[in-house]
Parts: sequence; C-alpha cells; structure tokens
Amino acid sequence: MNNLMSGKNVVVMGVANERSLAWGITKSLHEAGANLIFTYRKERSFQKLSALLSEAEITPLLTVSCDVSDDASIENAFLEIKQKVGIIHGLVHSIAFAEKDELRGEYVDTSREGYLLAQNASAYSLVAVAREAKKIMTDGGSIVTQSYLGAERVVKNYNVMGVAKAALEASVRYLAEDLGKYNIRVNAVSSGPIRTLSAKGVSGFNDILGTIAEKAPLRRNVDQSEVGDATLFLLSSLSRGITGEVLHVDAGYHIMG
Ligand code: NDP
Ligand code: N5H
Repeated sequence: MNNLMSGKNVVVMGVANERSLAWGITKSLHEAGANLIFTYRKERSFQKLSALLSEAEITPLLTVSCDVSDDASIENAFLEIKQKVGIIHGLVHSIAFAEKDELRGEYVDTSREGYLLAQNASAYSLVAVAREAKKIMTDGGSIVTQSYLGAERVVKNYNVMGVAKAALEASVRYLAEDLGKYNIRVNAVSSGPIRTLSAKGVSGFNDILGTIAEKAPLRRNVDQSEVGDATLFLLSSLSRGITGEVLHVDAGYHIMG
C-alpha cells in the first residue's frame, strides 16, 4: 500500500471484467488508497464488477450506470455522484466502441453511421464526461483516458477506431487547455495491445502480440498492471506538471521505425 491517492475520490469508467484495462487501473488506485466510484453500461458489467470488487475486498463509494453515448445518462450519473460523494479528484475514461464490421477490411469502406458511432462513443464521450466532471472537480483534478498507437499510425484493421483515437488525443490537448485554469489536468495513456473483451474475436490479434514481443525495445508485451500504474501516476500529484500528454505504455514499441 502506498498513500499516493489517499483521501482522493476517483471515478472509474469502463470495467467490463477482470481483463479490462480499467480493472488494472482499479487495482493500482486501490493500492494507492483512493476512494473509488464506478460507472458501467451493461447489466452484465455491473454483475462482473460487483463480484470483482467483493473478491478484491474493495468497497466502492458508489456504483452508477452511465451510457456515454447519452447526455442525459451522463448528467444523471454525475448528479448522483455529486449528491452522494460531493467532490471528485480524478476520472478514468476507459471506454471505446465501434461496430465489428468496421474493424476489418478497408477504412475507405467505413459507413457514415459506423464512423459517427465510433466517434460518439470513443471520442466525444471524453468531452461530455469532462464537462460534467469539471463541475465537481472543484479542488482541481486529473482526467486520464486510454488510447492506442492506431491514432498516430495506420494499423491494419484498426480503421475507424484509429480515426476516433486521433480525435480523442486531440481532445485531450484542447481539454487540457480549457481545464488547466481550474487546475484540472487531462492526459492519455497509449497502451500496447492487451487481450481484453474488446480485443476478443479481432482478426490478427495474436500476430500483433507476436510482432511486439519480437520488435519492441523491451522484447515483450505489456499488461493491465503496467497500464494501471502509469494511469495512477497521471492521476497522482507525482505528475502535477504534466497535462495534454499522451504517455506510451507499450514496451517502447512506438519508437521503432
Ligand atoms: P473492455 O472490453 O474491457 O472495456 C471496454 C469498456 O467500454 C466496457 O466496460 C464497456 O462497457 C465500455 N463501453 C463501451 N461503450 C460504452 C458506452 N456507450 N457507455 C459506457 N460504456 C461503454 O476493453 P479494454 O479494457 O481493452 O478497453 C478500454 C479502453 O482501452 C478502450 O478505450 C480501448 O480502446 C483502450 N485500449 C485498449 C487496448 C487493448 O489492447 N485492449 C490497447 C489500447 C487502448 P459495457 O460492456 O458495460 O458496455
Ligand atoms: C489493430 C487492432 C486490432 C483490430 C481492432 C480492434 C479494435 C478494438 C476497439 C473497439 C473498442 C472494439 C469494439 O468496439 C468491439 C465491439 O464491436 C464488440 N465487443 C463488445 O461489444 C464487447 C462485449 C464490449 C465489452 O466491448 C466494448 N468495446 O464495449 C487493435 C489491437 C491490437 C489493440 C486494441 C484491442 C485496441 C483497442 O482500442 O481496444
């Protein structure tokens, strides 16, 4: 146990199961003494999350439902957080969604509907959530989202999600400027590939893991605990001079030509 986050209230969005990046982040935050608030969308995620929390002996301050593609749902969730918890110091956005059909074949075939859906759930959602979080981050705070290398480079099959992550990373910079005057920092972690529910059924995922194990400077892949600790760093005062940044947690893979 370290005390990096003791007395801090942190909202974690995006635990679907024990493989979720958000669950790795939860474990790091709990170790650091944070008080945790969770949001979920599907009932199945709520059931999983409740079981995981009791297994890990973590008692959350609150668990609320929140569909980030729906403004009313976001407003209601943050209203409930305000009423039951009051002020928050941190927020973890670990959410993305695109239709499976858009995550294979050629990007040029992306439908308008598929494009808008991916942007809505994966990029605009950070803006909408930051606006609500700002209202209850009255003592300053830190917001951290999760991105991927496909935002910067063309990665086979990532397609519409790469463009959504590019918008997400640009939003991190614009939000950092807007919220900096309230002492709220906004950053992203760009994680290497990790087998999660979202990655399930994705064609070529094993090949990507193999390439990284071979080519990354550390000659291995990363795991949820490494994303968890880097996210903890960005949420804690250790990173107090850092905002608008995209921190790669990818065994160094992104530096390779
Ligand atoms: P998970 O499948 O574990 O998590 C995805 C989460 O997104 C789920 O909890 C899901 O909740 C939530 N979600 C999707 N749509 C909505 C919505 N409209 N409203 C609220 N919640 C929603 O996968 P990961 O942990 O892998 O993904 C977390 C983040 O990490 C994503 O942004 C992803 O792009 C990013 N990332 C993942 C990498 C990887 O290799 N796994 C690499 C780099 C980045 P529910 O099921 O309840 O709808
Ligand atoms: C280059 C790759 C592999 C190809 C692309 C994968 C993209 C994944 C991201 C999105 C978020 C996956 C997604 O939306 C899946 C859904 O269509 C279906 N799944 C679900 O509905 C499950 C049940 C729920 C829990 O999932 C969500 N998202 O709600 C990228 C990989 C090497 C790295 C990677 C996997 C990146 C990433 O962003 O996740």
